[in-house]
Amino acid sequence: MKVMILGADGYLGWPTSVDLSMRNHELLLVDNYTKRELIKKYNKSPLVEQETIENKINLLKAKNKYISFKNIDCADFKKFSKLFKDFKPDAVIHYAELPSAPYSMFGHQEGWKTLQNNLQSTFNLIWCIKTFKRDCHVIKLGTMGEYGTPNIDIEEGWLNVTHKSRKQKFIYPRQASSLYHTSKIMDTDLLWFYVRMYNLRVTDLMQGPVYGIKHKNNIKDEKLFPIFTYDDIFGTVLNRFVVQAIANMPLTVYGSGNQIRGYINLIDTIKCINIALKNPAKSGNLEIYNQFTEQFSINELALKVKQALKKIDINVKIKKIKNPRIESEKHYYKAQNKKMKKLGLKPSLLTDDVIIDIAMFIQKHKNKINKKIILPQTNW
Ligand code: USQ
Repeated sequence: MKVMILGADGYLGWPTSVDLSMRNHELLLVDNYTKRELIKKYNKSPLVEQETIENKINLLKAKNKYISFKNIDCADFKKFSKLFKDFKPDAVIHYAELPSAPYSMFGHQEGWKTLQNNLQSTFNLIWCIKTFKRDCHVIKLGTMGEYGTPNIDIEEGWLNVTHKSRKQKFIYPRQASSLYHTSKIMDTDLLWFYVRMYNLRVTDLMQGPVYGIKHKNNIKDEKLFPIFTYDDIFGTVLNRFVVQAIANMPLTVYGSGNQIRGYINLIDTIKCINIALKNPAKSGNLEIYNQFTEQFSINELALKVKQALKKIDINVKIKKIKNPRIESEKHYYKAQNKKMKKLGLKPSLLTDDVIIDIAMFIQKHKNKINKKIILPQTNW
């Protein structure tokens, strides 16, 4: 297939590029390094400095010569539309969004940049498909955070409502608790509108927080690993916890720690992308999957890290700190996640070995951990 990967430099974009290049797809990777620039601008840094895609791409080209990279901004319609029109993809995997809740809540500029970048890149993509290649399948990264924490079960994307004895299927209600997550709700609405109006084919992957560094167990070359952040803005909770443990800092449980989320191993994210590619949404359909494999509270997650690392003689401390976010800390949470499994996903669960494996990678780069960028600094 001819596949465009938007946001190919990111935590998910790079492993997706590596994996799909091994499967002999013809790939066009796109990124303008915005996230790297923001990481620098806000005085953060990834655990290991990354080479540019221009430098890493030869590794992939050695096995698959049909792969190229373009450094352009997907929010720039003129440049993006030319690229799309020339390449004519069968599928586009859309990761080209600013992915951070704390960044989006930092201030006016950051909030607007999140809205503007995320909506504009999505809108440009939709417009290109509508204009140049209607049968192109969009795989869009949504987030479980779009649903929030409602007091009823979270279904997979849709809800059947009976009202005054009449029935209608609606998009499941969404109520996020950050502007970033809200920008993803707006994306979904845009996509659903164009699917209804113009019979586009869209798969929306509602993903929970991802953890891990490898997209396959047997990958050893660190150039094939993605950017790994652990700071308060760009790091996600489990990766942060393991870095904190290795740095001999207490794990930062926000508030009561009873917040429950659905988590997924990076290995499974990549499996899900392949499943979505092989099972494209039909024309006029918005196919929605809840992409997580296990639910945990933050307290359970912290305890799992503590118990796993005890096996390699690391004594982990856990500390509850004031929650910098406005989010429900005690809530019902039961989310459905059957669709991916039905299509063949065999989950790689969060075992002690998985946590130890992440810890070993971090341990190797322990001297690069910057303890000053770990504690939360954005409050809302
Ligand atoms: N949390 C802590 N301690 C920390 C960091 C986070 O207790 O040191 C808590 C947060 O309060 C929150 C939960 O862990 O309740 C998850 O936070 P997170 O920073 O790992 O994830 P979040 O901000 O929700 O966003 C991340 C990704 C985002 C993705 C989302 C999936 O950055 O791109 O969309 O996970 S989900 O959370 O399901 O919406």
